[in-house]
Amino acid sequence: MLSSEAYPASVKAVGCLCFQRKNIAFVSMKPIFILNGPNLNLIGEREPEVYGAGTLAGIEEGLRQQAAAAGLEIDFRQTNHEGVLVDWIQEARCASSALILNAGAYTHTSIAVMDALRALSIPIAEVHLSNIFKRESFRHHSYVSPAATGMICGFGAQSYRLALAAMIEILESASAASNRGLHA
Ligand code: CA2
Repeated sequence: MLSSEAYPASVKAVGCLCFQRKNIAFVSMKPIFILNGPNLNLIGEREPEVYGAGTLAGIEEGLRQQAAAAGLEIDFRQTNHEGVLVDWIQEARCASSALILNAGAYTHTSIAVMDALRALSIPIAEVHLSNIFKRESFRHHSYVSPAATGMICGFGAQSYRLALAAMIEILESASAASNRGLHA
């Protein structure tokens, strides 16, 4: 195993270089974290007219298959607790290659979530099932958006799939650029 100083900085940014033999490098990508905030465990049971009929477990399964088709793993979690969400966002700094976040109502209230996000240097996708701009005015402001790479809302479960597609594309481009650097 070579010392990490031997690799371009871009490689360290997208994954960890585990193995290098001659000119062939194997880069193992960290999982994409998909974090969900309060009450998202209730979708599918209540308010289907707002959030759709699908469950969070169903969304997770679809995303796991979508990621696997691209050779990637997801780490999918839900919490009703702000501090836990902050801990997981901090964990994402070292343990993930990208973050997809539906912070639920903390989107509109949590400076702690925003501060945690600002410490990340990985791509961040903010997602919402509903179109928050078509709803009550208190949902129009997001503390997540200023720290996010981009935001997708209003497409129901498809919001997550679109966000994952974007993250996969970003990671594949970064990985291809790193490999070009290694082989140059
Ligand atoms: O549209 C989204 O994805 C939201 O992040 C969902 C949050 C809401 O507070 C945000 O403004 C937009 C709510 C999560 C689900 O809450 C439920 C409450 C009752 C019944 C079912 C779900």
